[in-house]
Amino acid sequence: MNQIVRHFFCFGAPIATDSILSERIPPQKNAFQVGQWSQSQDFKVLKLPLLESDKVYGFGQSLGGFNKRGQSIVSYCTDDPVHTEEKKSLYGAHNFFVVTSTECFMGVFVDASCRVTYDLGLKKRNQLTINLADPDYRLLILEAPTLKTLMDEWFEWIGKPYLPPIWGLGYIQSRWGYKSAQDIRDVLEQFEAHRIPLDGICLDIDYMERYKDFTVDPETFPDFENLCTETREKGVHLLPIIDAGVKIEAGYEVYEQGVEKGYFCTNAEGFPFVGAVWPGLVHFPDFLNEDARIWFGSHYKQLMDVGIDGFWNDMNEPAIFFTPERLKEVKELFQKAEPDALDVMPFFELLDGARTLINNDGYQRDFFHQIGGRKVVHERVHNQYGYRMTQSAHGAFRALSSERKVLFSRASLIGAHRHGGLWMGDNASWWSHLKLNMTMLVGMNLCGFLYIGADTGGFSHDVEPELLIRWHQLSMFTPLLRNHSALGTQPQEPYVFEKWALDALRASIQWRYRMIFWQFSNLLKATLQKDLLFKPLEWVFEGAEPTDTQVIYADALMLAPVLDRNQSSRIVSIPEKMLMLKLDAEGNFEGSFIEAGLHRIPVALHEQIVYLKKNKFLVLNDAMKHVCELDKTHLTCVGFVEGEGTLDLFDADQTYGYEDGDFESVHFTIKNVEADYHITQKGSIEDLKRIDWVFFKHNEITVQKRMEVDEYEDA
Ligand code: MIG
Repeated sequence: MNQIVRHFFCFGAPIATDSILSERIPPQKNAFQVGQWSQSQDFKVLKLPLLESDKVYGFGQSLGGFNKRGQSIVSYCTDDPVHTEEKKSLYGAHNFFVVTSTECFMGVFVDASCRVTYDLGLKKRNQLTINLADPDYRLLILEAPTLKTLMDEWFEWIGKPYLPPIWGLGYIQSRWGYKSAQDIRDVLEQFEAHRIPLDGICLDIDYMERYKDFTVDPETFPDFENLCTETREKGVHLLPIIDAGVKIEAGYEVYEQGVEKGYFCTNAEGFPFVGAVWPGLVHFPDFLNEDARIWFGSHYKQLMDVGIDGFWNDMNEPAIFFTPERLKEVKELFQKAEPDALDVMPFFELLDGARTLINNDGYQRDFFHQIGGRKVVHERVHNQYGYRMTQSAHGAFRALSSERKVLFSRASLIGAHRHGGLWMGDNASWWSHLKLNMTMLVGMNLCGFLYIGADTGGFSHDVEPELLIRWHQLSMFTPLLRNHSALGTQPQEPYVFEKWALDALRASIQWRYRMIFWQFSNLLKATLQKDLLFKPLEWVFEGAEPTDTQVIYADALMLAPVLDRNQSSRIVSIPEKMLMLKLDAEGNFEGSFIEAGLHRIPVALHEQIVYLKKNKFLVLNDAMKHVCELDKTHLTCVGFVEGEGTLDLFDADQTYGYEDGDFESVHFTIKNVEADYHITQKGSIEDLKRIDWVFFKHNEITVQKRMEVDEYEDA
């Protein structure tokens, strides 16, 4: 097979998701026939026999390793903060997966926003089953000879991922519990005092006046505009949170407008639906209604007007703590209970009643959307809600400003990848969640999400410094690098720890900043060239043994951080000869060659160890404290060349111009000719004037070559 084969189907009358941006072929209506696939008569169940050797990747934000075979996954945006192994749904609904077999790569996209259940060989080892709650949906099946051709085709359908401005790759400090402007100033001061690079501070729900979206508490944040200016002058951006629910309160503009214009979701009787979240009783903006979406988005302007250029959107599954109706039912249950003679079963009913107040599945049938003049029950389109909120914000950003904003969200569906990034939700300060962070990267990339990262250090529970340090050693490569923790947990900012830990954390963060030009370049390149940033080993090194504890970044670096407590070394599987780079706390690096095989590698807490692929480069810029100080005039490129190496660098400003080709790129070809290197260049980046090449050769001898960029021969 050496060509793309496309199959596109439409069953029933689906409600548009806009997940697919361009239909490359028209869908076949109410018919389905592809290879070994079979289906139930109503198309709600699809089956694919798996070969023993097939692997199944994808499903975005989901549990498990890279290969999901053997698992069951339920695609249904869920606010469940306890990500234990048995869970089937997290915040995102990412219905794309890739089956790799010996013959081809098969990409499958279930274009639906209802609940979809996947059995990936759990019940029967060699059978994949898809089960949809709603028979109206579309289905795309792509077959391709290579992963790259599959990605090329897949991204043509769904469109390019969102790209943040480069400062979005800087370090972002966050915590649920910063209660006042003074708290924010303290964080700023501490970062300065401890010389830790910083680009953003998140404002969690406490900055709002009683949790009302687009308000700022006048008592705790009295001089908000000054705070923003002051922070920005120091090179740091504030990122306020915006929640989905809008507080019901007379006189509150957003609430009053929403009611007046009919922009909230309604109940069966046609009145605005009422649920409770942080603000107390709220209405939910009908993000599926385009007018409502634009209206809600326009409110971001209030914060943008005082200089805010980054946001995070939360609670948009949507999370619902309770509804007054359900609370009434549960209250009656309790009232009826006889404390002196309560039987066991009624007791458990009570318990379940209370437990199922929060995020009760039944709520999804209690409210409705207006979609193109049609009333649609939420359950059918549940997975679109968070995505459409992200779209609402992004739409406003584009309408209001020519510069890109930082945006990351919690709930999502494929399609949201064009509008914002994602964080991985409420993880815990567990070693298992550091591992999960690594494996989720690939699945999420496959589903289009590139600007992603977990709550580094873990959200719930107290973090141990060692876990936080090891976590940074992974997160220093994720485009979104945010340290976030929950109210009530031990503080988790780098500076609260003892010196040994602080030094190690600072070292990781500084290395991130030394790589920031390259990391942004890699992100931009992946966006433009329809590629993933993170891949499992076996996709980059043919024949490599799969492992869930190592991952490839940008086709160049293998990341293998320590993932367990009390370890000063770890086993690393080296797929072919690589250059092991040791990045120390002083900013120096050392390299040594390492041959294919299993190796036990010492990894001290304060060192970053990464493994570079042959003929690829790690690119460094000078250290700095904030991305705005980035000096692009000279870079250091580190690598080893046997035969011919290549390096692509990309750059773009903060505008949306890159979408129309307004970006710069340079492609270097590096040939090793005897003791020397012959470098040619195609294209250029205006700011980039000089490159120091550091080539490692056998016996660890390095060859240094300093070149003004205009000395290169044109390729
Ligand atoms: O119900 O705003 O995932 O990052 O700190 C919890 C408070 C609400 C959940 C988010 C988390 C955030 C928290 N939010």
